[in-house]
Formats: sequence, structure tokens, C-alpha cells
Amino acid sequence: MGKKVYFAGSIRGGRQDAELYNRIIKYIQRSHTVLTEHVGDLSKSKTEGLEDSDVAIYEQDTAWLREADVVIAECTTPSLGVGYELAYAEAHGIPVHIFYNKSRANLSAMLTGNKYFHIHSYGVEEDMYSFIDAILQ
Ligand code: 6IA
Repeated sequence: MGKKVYFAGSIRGGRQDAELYNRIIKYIQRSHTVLTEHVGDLSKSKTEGLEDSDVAIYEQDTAWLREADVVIAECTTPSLGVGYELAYAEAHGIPVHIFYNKSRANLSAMLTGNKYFHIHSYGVEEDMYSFIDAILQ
């Protein structure tokens, strides 16, 4: 049976990797459920969605985090919201896998120094997908 995946990626932290998030989400969706499809939604800018209050976003996302089997985060673009989600998942005992492009990111010591997190650096995007297969098998 497919897993429930909470995919985390930057929104207000910057949307330069939105297309990458979209490709990762589509890849995971071939066999699993992604609770957070909107993170890869290319039609929405980071400022849209204001009709949803931030309180509603917080309540929905934390409910999905509690429901998730695993969190997969793409952390090349730093995001306060993603950092919060990773700590929230840890507090609730949800496994967390963090990906970052080693040539573009200098990951926070608060992530690399935390042995709870499974951290995967990649050189090319394709390398990520075999890691994701192993995580979700
Ligand atoms: O601080 P950030 O905005 O970069 O935080 C990004 C993270 O927070 C993502 O992994 C999301 O799970 C969550 N998040 C932030 N903003 C939203 C949001 N806004 N909707 C749902 N989750 C969010 C409205 C929709 C948006 C695509 C415009």
C-alpha cells in the first residue's frame, strides 16, 4: 500500500525551486499519496492564497504532519516554514528525510547536527529519485 508523504519545500522563503518540487511530487505520486501537492503548484505565486488565512494554513499543515508516514523535504532553498515543519515532525516521531543540492546549499547546522534527521546531499537531481525509492519501499 502507498505511503502518506508530507513533502516540504519553500514557499515564502522563495519559489526558485518550485519546478523541482513539482517534479519530485509527481515522481512520488506515481506510487504514493502526497498530502502537500500545493508546494509544487506552479500556478500560485508565493503571495497568492491569501484568502486562506495563515491560521487555516498552519492548522491544516500541522494536521497533515501528524497524519503523515514520512516527511520528505527539499531544503536547497532555505525556508523558516520548512525548518519549523521538520522540528514539528521530529516532536511527533515522524521520520524525516532532508534533501539538498550540495553545490547550491549550505545547510543549517540545526539540521546537519541533528542525528534524528536523515540527510541526503545530491549532485544531480536524478540521484534523488533512487534515494526516494529506497525511503518509500
Ligand atoms: O516559510 P515558507 O512559506 O517558505 O514555508 C513553506 C512550508 O510551509 C511548506 O513546506 C508548506 O508545507 C508550508 N506552507 C507555507 N505556506 C503555505 C500555504 N500557502 N499553503 C500550504 N502550506 C504552506 C498558500 C498556498 C501557496 C502555494 C501560495
